Amino acid sequence: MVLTQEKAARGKASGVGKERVDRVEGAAFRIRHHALNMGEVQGQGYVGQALGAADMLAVVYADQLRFRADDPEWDGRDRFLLSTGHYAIGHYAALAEAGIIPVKELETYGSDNSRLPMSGMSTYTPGMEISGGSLGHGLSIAVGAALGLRYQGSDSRVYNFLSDGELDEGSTWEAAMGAHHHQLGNLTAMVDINALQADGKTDTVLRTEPITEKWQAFGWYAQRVDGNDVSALLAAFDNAATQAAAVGRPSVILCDTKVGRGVPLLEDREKAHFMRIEEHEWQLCREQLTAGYEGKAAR
Ligand SMILES: Cc1ncc(C[n+]2csc(CCOP(=O)(O)OP(=O)(O)O)c2C)c(N)n1
Ligand SMILES: [Mg+2]
Repeated sequence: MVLTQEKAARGKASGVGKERVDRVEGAAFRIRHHALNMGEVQGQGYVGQALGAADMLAVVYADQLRFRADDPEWDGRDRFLLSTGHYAIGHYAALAEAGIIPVKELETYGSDNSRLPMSGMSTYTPGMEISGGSLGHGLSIAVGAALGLRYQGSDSRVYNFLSDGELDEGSTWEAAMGAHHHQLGNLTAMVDINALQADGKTDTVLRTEPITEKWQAFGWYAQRVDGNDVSALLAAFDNAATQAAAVGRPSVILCDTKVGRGVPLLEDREKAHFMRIEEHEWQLCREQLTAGYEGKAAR
């Protein structure tokens, strides 16, 4: 299903019913499928992150975000800022699922003259609000955007997607302080805690725990959830939306995810930050993904 209509309902009070969960899980499945197809074009890439974060992206694009698919720069849109430029493959998949870019265009991922470079760039891609390849800057930009929108009297919200590696960056915490200082109740951050970074496991690179308490100490409304559980994510985003206000506490949703989620072949792969996947493995990945999705749907 391609969502072409304006998504206006945010933070629905309707509860987390089966129909809503099924719809978002369907979107997450297609996002994963798109990401595998794009990865195959290059033979390698940040596929594990896209699979891990697909449920978060599906909740955002299929349920929470207000946008017009045929007018990505519409003034009244919510802003989704991808801090982590290397997650662009997952973001492109979500933009295609949302109808903002054509599914067919995903085949051009990472190729010369493509609008879909391997690292997200705002000047190339509709719906890509910032160029986030230099990590640790997204939240600062989100703070400025949220403040600016409030000054303009806009009711649009700002969502910022960060990775756990970005919690190593001092600038992230400066921005967190700024958001609290300015009482940016129109700002929601989400952190993909996949326990991994370029140099290895997060807890061996730099211990960032206890993460929830840190955000709380910085004045944020913090929730920690299983980031691969769509029901839990929907409930957390609904809670955040209930808190949202022009002036109020910013929200953060801390999402524990698994790299490669949905494709057992990739879930336990070493060197998961930048995966090399052999030519014969791509089809197997798609089959495993489909089997897992259909098996879950049948239960
Ligand atoms: C400011 C900055 N420093 C270093 C890098 C190099 N870099 C690219 S991805 C990455 C890992 C960051 O952690 P995370 O996003 O959690 O990694 P992942 O979960 O994708 O493995 C690093 C250090 C960068 N892009 N920007
Ligand atoms: Mg990580």
